[in-house]
Amino acid sequence: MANVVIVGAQWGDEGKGKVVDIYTEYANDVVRYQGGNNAGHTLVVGNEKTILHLIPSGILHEGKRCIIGNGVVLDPKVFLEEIDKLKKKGYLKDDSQLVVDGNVHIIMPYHKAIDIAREKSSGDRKIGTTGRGIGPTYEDKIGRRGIRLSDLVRPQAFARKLREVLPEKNFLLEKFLGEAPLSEQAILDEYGAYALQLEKYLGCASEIINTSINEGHNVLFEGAQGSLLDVDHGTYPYVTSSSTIAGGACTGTGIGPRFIDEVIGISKAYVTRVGEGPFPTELNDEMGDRLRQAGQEFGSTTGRPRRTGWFDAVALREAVRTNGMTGLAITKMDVLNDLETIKVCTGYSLRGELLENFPRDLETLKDCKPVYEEVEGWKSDISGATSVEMLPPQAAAYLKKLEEVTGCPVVLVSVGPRRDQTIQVK
Ligand code: 2SA
Ligand code: GDP
Ligand code: MG
Repeated sequence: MANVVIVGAQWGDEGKGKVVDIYTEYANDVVRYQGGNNAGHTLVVGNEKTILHLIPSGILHEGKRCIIGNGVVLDPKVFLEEIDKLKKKGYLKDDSQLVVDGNVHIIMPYHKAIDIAREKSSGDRKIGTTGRGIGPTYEDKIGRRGIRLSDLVRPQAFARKLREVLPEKNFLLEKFLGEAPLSEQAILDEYGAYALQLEKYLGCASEIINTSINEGHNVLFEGAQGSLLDVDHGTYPYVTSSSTIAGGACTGTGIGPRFIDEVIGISKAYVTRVGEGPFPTELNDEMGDRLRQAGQEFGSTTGRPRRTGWFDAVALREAVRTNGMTGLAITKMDVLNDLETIKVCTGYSLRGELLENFPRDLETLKDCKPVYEEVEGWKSDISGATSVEMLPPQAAAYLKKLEEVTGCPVVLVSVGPRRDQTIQVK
């Protein structure tokens, strides 16, 4: 292994957490580079389930350094609670295992309030956000009004910055969104207390990661959400507010692109999406419910039911290109165990024309109808398979089909949520 970026190849929840946990074995450092606690990354080791929202999914491995890069937005309360939970389970014995870059932007109470209130007032134009304040925090970052961790730990700088931004936020909350204004003193007290606990994790991600790479170490970059939720390359405006694709690993940590050796895209053997927005292969029928139940498709952060549909090679090919993907990990193969036949979308039909590329604008996308190929199911339990040779021929053929229609080699197959339910192809 070298320096590898793990990205979601669909609309999130592909099983990135599980795959990062597995690849951590070969890495020295595991790094989050974008998003915040909108993410929910699930790790199952034996019978123990851990859901991580901010801390990189390498944290269950002792001695592996976990770094939160500058591209992340951090809710201090959630971060500190996550640390607490991990410590109670016996992980994170040494605090130096965890580093947070000083340039991460802090999610403030007004960000959460604005996120929730905007969604509430948007009616059927809502995005279906997680309500964690992610969008408003990135807005302030780009608008140069943000508060960074390096500000938070300096009481005077923090008080000054808060005093500068809060009147505008309260104006927005009260006058436009009909919500109660927030008290400056209450925020200073609450966040001042967090600052004292956060100081010991403060570091420079760029320096640490570049030094590690120069020493010949392997670094694993852990994407959150998915490629089709990328703010530039996703189904805008139904996206999250960060660069979820592999390129985000550079800007979100401060490393040069030449240091990235591999990009592994994670994809389910079918598709899910949570929140609003286009989803050409969505199944609003009994089969959709069946996939949701078999795959336990409910949000790892909010518990919302996820929308489900057939594998979409058109959308996947878009992700292969925008990420420069070198390999594909196919997860949740076991969810298809009972199906007689399985459909794979290989193209879109648009007013009689066959499209092979994912349309870039939503107006076109919403008129696209999936064109399917139907393949035979394996109708047996593959959740105990530990090699490709152990898979029934129909399951092996399904993987071959996915390679063929996406143009990307399959390097890992997941047949159950547990760490040991994994087939490493090469
Ligand atoms: P936000 O909150 O501003 O990032 O929401 C914008 C869109 O991004 C989607 N989004 C996600 N999609 C899939 N999984 C996510 N994480 C959680 C999970 C979701 C949950 O692991 O299950 O628990 O509901 C995630 N985070 C953001 C979101 O649905 C909006 O479409
Ligand atoms: P992430 O956000 O990409 O890390 O994915 P989530 O953790 O939000 O959602 C993936 C869900 O599928 C979690 O509940 C995992 O435990 C589970 N999971 C991962 N891989 C598999 C698999 O191969 N089979 C099954 N049945 N579940 C899996
Ligand atoms: Mg998730």
